[in-house]
Amino acid sequence: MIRIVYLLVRPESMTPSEFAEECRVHYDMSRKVPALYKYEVRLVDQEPSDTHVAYLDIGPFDAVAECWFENRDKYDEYLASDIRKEWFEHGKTFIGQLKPIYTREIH
Ligand code: 3ML
Repeated sequence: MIRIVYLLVRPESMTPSEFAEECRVHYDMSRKVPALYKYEVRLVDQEPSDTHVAYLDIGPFDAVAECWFENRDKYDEYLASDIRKEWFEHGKTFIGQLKPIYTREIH
């Protein structure tokens, strides 16, 4: 499984509630994107700094998302799709900054 995590920052011009609404629209749109096995987007709720190890101070960011793909062929199919392109156009309207993180299994 290919899994890509994203940190999302809302544009300065957008309120948190407007951003939350666009995240919901973006999630609904994701269900029609071909070859996207799963998409999740979650709003940042709390960022406690009282961690049991040294605190990593990054951000600020407003949401965390993740895209799942079954394999490289599916990922390529997703990249080529017009519906995916429309989805990214919507992304441009409410994602001010995006940090993609390609993750891999531990084994
Ligand atoms: C890539 C993505 C990360 C995310 O949250 O949504 C998708 C598509 C987009 O950036 O518009």
